[in-house]
Amino acid sequence: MNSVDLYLLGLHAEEQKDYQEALCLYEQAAGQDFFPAKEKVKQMKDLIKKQEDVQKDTNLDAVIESKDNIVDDVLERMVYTKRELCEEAKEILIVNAGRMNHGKSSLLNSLLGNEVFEIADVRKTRVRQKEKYAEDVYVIDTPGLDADAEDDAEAFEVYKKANYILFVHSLKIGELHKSEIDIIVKLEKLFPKGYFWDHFAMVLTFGDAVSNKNYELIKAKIQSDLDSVLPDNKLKIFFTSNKRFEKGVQEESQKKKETFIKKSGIPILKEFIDENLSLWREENLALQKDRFNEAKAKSVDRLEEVKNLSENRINQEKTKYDNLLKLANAKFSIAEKHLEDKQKALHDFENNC
Ligand SMILES: Nc1nc2c(ncn2[C@@H]2O[C@H](COP(=O)(O)OP(=O)(O)OP(=O)(O)O)[C@@H](O)[C@H]2O)c(=O)[nH]1
Ligand SMILES: [Mg+2]
Repeated sequence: MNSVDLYLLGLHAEEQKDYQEALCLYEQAAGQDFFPAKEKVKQMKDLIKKQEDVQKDTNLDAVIESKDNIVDDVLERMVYTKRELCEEAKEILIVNAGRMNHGKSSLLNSLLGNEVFEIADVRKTRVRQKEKYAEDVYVIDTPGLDADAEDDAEAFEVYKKANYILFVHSLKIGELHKSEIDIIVKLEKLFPKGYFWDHFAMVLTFGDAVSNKNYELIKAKIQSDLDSVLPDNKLKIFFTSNKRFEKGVQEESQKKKETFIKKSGIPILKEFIDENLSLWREENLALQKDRFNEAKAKSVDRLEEVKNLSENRINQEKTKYDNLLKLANAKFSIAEKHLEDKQKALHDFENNC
């Protein structure tokens, strides 16, 4: 094939926007010393390089890849949540909550009738601990709130999974601290609607440290403080004394033992828990389903958000790409016009000679 034919084929390939093919044909024509083809080779190389730059710049692959990663991540988390909730549906979790040193660990020990959890006058419980209460029922001891943000976050993760929360407050302190009210407001929001008040009780410890009269006053104040922020609450309040319970356990005289234990308030709380266990078991599967649906709704929102974000990003990239391509085409047209003028000049020169 002669150089002119190759050149013409190159022009055709270029018209079809097959720039690689055009370059190849122009190179062959230029190899036969056909002058216009040499210029075309240069143009094609520039154009191909520009296209590659455009491709690099638009970075669409990265946008798509990051979207894929987020989607995979959200889906993976959903599978994990489902597995976790299925496991939790098999167990009843009773969790204590409250500020430090209010007798949270002591209360669980009293309920278990055994000193399982460590107690002390200084901040003691730092990580949550789980202990068996009955066949499929566990009590979980959590660190005191308000001392360490990390501990608080961990405690809240446990509350989210609880079937029942025992909010422990010491009568020795008197009325509720502002932060305790804030915590209860936060807790109420943590649970599916209509669930919270049947699964939350306030347990007042240090019953041995106050008179009956003061107990009644503190109890009324707690109720009214809570009514002012959560008017529709159905707060249950239990009176306890871990000290009396402990004394009762250690007491040798059967009569005194019974009196101390009865006056500790622990049997009433224990009776309440035991009576409700079958109900909590029954509703547990439905509760975990509710929790899963809530998690699912959040994931769907997240996926929608990711979809919108990446669509915007892709549109932005597309506009950028279109503009660059327009620019490259415009430059190329100018170069082509320039070449045509040169070809015409060459033709005129040959004809005039
Ligand atoms: N007099 C009296 N003392 C109690 C009672 N309950 C707990 N205590 C004492 O209060 C102190 C703190 O008790 P813990 O059970 O460790 O309190 P906690 O809330 O678990 O503390 P942290 O885990 O550090 O947040 C200990 O010295 C207990 O013996 C009670 O009902 N009456
Ligand atoms: Mg403790």
